Amino acid sequence: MERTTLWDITGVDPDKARAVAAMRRQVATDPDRFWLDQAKRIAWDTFPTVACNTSFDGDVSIRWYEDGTLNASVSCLDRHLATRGDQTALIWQGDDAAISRKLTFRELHSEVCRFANVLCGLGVRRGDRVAIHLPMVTEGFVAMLACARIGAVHVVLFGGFSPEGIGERLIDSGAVAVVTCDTARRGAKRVPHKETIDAALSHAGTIGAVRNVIVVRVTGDDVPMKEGRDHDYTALVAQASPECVPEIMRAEDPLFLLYTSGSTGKPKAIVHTTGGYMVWATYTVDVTFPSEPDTTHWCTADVAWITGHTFVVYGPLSNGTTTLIYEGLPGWPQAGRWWDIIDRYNVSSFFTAPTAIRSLMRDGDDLPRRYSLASLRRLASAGEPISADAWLWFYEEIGQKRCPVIDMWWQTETAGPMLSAIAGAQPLKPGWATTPIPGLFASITNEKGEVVTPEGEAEGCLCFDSSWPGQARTIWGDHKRFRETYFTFSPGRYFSGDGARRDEYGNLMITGRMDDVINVSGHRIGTAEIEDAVATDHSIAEAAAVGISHDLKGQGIVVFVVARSEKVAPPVGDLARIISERVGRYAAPERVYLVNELPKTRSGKIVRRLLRKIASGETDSLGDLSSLADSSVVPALIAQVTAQS
Ligand code: 6R9
Repeated sequence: MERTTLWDITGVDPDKARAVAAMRRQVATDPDRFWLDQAKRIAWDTFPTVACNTSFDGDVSIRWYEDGTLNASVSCLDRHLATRGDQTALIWQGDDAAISRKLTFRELHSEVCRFANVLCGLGVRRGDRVAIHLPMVTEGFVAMLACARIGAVHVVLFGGFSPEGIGERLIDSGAVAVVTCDTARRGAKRVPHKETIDAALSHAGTIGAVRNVIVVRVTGDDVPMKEGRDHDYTALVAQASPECVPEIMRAEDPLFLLYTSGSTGKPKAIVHTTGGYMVWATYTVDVTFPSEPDTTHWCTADVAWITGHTFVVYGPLSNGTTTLIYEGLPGWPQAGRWWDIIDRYNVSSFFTAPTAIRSLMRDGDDLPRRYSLASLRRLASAGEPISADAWLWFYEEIGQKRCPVIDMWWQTETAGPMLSAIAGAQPLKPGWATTPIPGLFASITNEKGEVVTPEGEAEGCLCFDSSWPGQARTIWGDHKRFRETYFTFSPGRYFSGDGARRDEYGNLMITGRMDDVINVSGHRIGTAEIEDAVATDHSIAEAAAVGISHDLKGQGIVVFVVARSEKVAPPVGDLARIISERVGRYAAPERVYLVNELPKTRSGKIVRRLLRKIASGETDSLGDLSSLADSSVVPALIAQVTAQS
């Protein structure tokens, strides 16, 4: 407790506090005016006359700026050419410290136009989906903006997905083209991107709608190219014109789909649209993580996550800020690599995830002390709860007690930070995501979705009372699931799926997911995705996956499986492999336990709470077992787990 009383260390500037209070008052009294003012932050072809037209009731319909027209790439590129065309837009640091690349806004504009023309030449049209499956290289960045330029909808796929996972997403999204690479570097290893795409396309039987695969040469490794389908990125781009007239889109035309995990096995593609998303990305980056003209902004998130979309690509570029991407791992080839990059490029805004902070803390305090880190001015963290200890380490050792640490809470569905302190306008509180940003109104409800305590201390489920421009519009092809997942729990509100606590001042702390989603190193994984993967082994009768606390990853996965017959039970190592193969290596479980039976309620529901306790070794606090159909299952389970640990 002693240490957390340091929470107002970074000071509050009364002028800034007053300005933020005025913003909050304006949203409360005239939300349309407030959000139309925010819309002025981006470039429009036709400026909208209406802000929000949304209903969380009935079928749920979310529309923002609907009579506006624009092209997202114009806000990120064209409008900066006159004022900062020669300023660096993108810094790329290769895995090899000696290799890096800088692109000015003008150069990035040309590259984007060239690739946009390539896509057009391959027959990609407005509204078509294009999958992007690349490591952190400039071409991924270019491909996203090139899609936006021609009105195609990008679907960035994480490099760690398995061929099955990719195949499923290619079919679900109906992607017509894939942009991938030969292989990617990951420390001493190579990740076989092209091979994964080939396997995904053959796994899908027919290749769905995919007609073209564009291959970026990242490592130069030899990979098979299929005549007529596969193309070399460099060869195509070399012949393309550096001018491309942007396609003018309606505000509500989709800009991108991004897959995330929910409580059922089927991954869901969250749909974000053009106008609202662009306003939101530009506004949230500026209000939470503002930049001065010389700011170099580095958010370490992979572009395959929402944080990468908003805080690496669209938000910084739209604000005219230099953004940095790094191809490699934080500790490769030696620890301290990140600190070296901060010094080398004078990074001023640095944003990362708690899982990275925890692992960097393990390297010891001496390591960052060998670097200057004097360029840093602000720090941020998102993706998982950050403990007060990790927050303080980040503040003291990296920010050298000079930079505020902003803990931002957000989701793929929210597209940008929803809870975040505004540094300088309010005190920071280690371990707390603090308050909704100006424009938003949060509620804590009970388990039935009712607001019992509108103000003051409370604990329960985190909901939002009104819409925001960057709110997800639907789940691709499944609006019913969208409505049921987010809008039925507390009618008239958006339900986040997270639990939260509120203190007497209105600060919020996230207590974790309330649904069957596990957060491993900031990656959302549905328990059902893991269970479905295990179920493909026919010797398995049933499986239950749970998340347990893990020092480095935040949460780790433990799977309990019941074999159809003892005689044909597969070795547990095989099951771990199946999960890695079918879901992705990031979902590899910590442990797999083969047990005779799972604890169930009388209505047949698996009681995960008990499995979590047993997997964590907390067997002396199992709580009430009276809801179980057969409580004798529990001692048998404990004995089997102990024997296999
Ligand atoms: C941005 C991102 C969303 C889930 C979310 C919550 C967890 C994110 C957090 C946090 C505590 C924070 N989460 N930020 N928990 N404090 N600052 O991570 O999006 O991949 O969709 O995950 O991550 O549980 O519901 P996404």
